[in-house]
Amino acid sequence: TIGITCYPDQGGSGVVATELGLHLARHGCEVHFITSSLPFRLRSYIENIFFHEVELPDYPVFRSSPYTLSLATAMQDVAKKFSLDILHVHYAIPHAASAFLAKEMLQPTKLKIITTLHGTDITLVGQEPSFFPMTRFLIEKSDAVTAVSDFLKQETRRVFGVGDDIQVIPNFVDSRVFKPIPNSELRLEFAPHGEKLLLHASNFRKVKNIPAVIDVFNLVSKKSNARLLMVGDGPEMPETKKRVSDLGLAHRVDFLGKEDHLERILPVADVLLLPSLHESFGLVALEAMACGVVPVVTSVGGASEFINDGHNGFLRAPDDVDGMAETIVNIFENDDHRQILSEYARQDATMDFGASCVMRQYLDLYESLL
Ligand code: GMT
Repeated sequence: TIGITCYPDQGGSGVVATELGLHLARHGCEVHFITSSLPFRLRSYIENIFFHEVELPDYPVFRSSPYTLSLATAMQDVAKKFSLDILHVHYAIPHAASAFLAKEMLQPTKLKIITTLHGTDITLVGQEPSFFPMTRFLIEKSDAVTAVSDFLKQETRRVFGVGDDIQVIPNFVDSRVFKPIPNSELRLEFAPHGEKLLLHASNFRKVKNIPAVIDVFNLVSKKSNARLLMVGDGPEMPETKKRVSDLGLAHRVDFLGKEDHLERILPVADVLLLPSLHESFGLVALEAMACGVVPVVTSVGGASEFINDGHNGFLRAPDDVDGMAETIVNIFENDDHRQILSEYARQDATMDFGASCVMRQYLDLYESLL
């Protein structure tokens, strides 16, 4: 019996946690999601899956409701009622703190806490002076810690000086869901005149380096008959729309907003562009590869652990706008080469990073802890 906590809204860590829960449930485990709202990929009834919403009481004394404490209470409640063996929290802050509190409240208990580090919980937020010692403490106090890439493990060791025994379990993709869609009708809607399609999908935060997406597309559009699809939403959106319009690109860019079913949109594209300032993994790039879309991704972070530059995609420095544009134009201009890259991309994404292969690693970890 496993409890899972994650951020339920769109974002790679929530996707990984939810897909993990779904796979475990299919495997016969009883899975309890303890989250502030229903995770977005969990919208229908599924056998063996239970959802416990964290109540967030509003009281005038609080500036904002203390989520960490309400979550800890919900965790200990669910752990007691359903005899959880494992509580697996995704994104260290504040989930690992709530889990620690819950476990303390339950003592003596057999409950094991696993913390999965995803990215900015280590590379940005966790390093804030007000969180730093707490993050280090929680890494040490978890019964097991996993990181989604070796890059993230090494960052954790470098910055916090702890985490030698962190286990790297990479992100994964379900190849039955994320797959190429030959002769897609949707593609014709976005590219009625045979245009090439460049796609960016993210939560539009600063770290995603959105200005580079627009600047790269600006250069690409001078050489290729191409359109840009922007999927997702977030704080950088107003600035992004302004840049698109200032550069006179509005007629070649589609803003599609948040998309719960990325597997419907990704396969229409020729190339995915993810030029983030850093990216501990870059799940959307793996999902794109499984759909046969060629990824052009930041070289800063963990993407080199699944993208082999020039073989199944491309890695470029986040400030190398010219390099990214040149790479994309080359792919657009040589369809035979794009096809070869696309086939390698699908093959490499779905073998070592296929859901069942990675799921085995989580199951082994659970078994070793129990
Ligand atoms: O850490 C974040 O910025 C949020 C998080 C998310 O929920 O999308 O993204 C991180 O976790 C993903 C899933 O493991 C990774 O694919 C992303 O690369 C990582 N984001 C960053 O490192 C910026």
